[in-house]
Amino acid sequence: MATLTEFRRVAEQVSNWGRWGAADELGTLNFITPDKIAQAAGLVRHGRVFPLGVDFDSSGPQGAFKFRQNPVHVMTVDGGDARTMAQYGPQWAANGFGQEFGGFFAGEENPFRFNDDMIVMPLQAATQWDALSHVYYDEKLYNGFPADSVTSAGAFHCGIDKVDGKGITTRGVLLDLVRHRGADVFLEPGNPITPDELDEVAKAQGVEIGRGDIVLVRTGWWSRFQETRDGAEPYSGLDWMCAKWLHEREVAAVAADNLMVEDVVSGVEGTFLPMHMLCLRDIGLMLGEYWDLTALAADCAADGVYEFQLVAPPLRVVGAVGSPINPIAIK
Ligand code: UVW
Repeated sequence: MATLTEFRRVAEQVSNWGRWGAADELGTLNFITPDKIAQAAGLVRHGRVFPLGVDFDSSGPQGAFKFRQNPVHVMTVDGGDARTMAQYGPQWAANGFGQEFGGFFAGEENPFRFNDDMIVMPLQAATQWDALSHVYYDEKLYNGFPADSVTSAGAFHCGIDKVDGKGITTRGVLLDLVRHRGADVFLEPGNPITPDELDEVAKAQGVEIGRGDIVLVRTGWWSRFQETRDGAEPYSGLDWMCAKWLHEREVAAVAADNLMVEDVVSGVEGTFLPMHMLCLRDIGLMLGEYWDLTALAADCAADGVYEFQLVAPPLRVVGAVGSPINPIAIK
């Protein structure tokens, strides 16, 4: 177990603060250049598409934690309303509501209808990007922005809306730890993934990780969750020192099929989420969580190709510290 002093030493080594200027809020997404995007598009050879987003519904992995709930999906207009409106709507027409929806209230003579709905959920409820403002320490966000620039009105710095202009699209590379370890379904807790193991997996798969890539790490946790529906089940994730590995390779972002990307047990005494702190706050490298890599991994194992075009744009939620997404891998 490392000390906080050791952690701070690594934090200094991996810091990208100032690298792209004092005003930068993109972090390692700066590694994704137009050339990189064009090269990534060249990885599409067969037209096979893999949506990596999970279901956004009430049976998701959240709810296991008091501060996060599963998505609540509510219909605000539906077919039943149409019948009721046809019957009672004319009584409301007098207050103006009926004029806007005259056709809707018109009943049998107008067969056209519509349905509307809304969703209430933490932005971290399912497949997501963590924005650079998601975590901090010593009262500073990425690039030295003050932590109190994240207010109840949202993140004035390093919000997810700040990265929307990047797309986000680049070369994706899958590292399949489940296959590498010969695990049954997922990586049982107690055996964090080390930087050396990431190198071993890349070598065994015949793939190199380079500048501007987004690395997808398969731990099997999502497959396991399909069986157990236990959102709090512990697992092995990336050891915090993998942040240094990602930094050295100038990776643009990292994502995994579990709750936190990193291991559930902190490798730094008296702290939690040390890899989050290094990645988001010091390196400026976004984390993706709850990405379903199952079908993509099966395809990669079948054809031996572990690289693809990845398209993973966040929603432009202004000031948000994260965003739901449905990333797509294309081979
Ligand atoms: C926390 O657990 C606080 O964050 P994340 O959802 O990024 O793992």
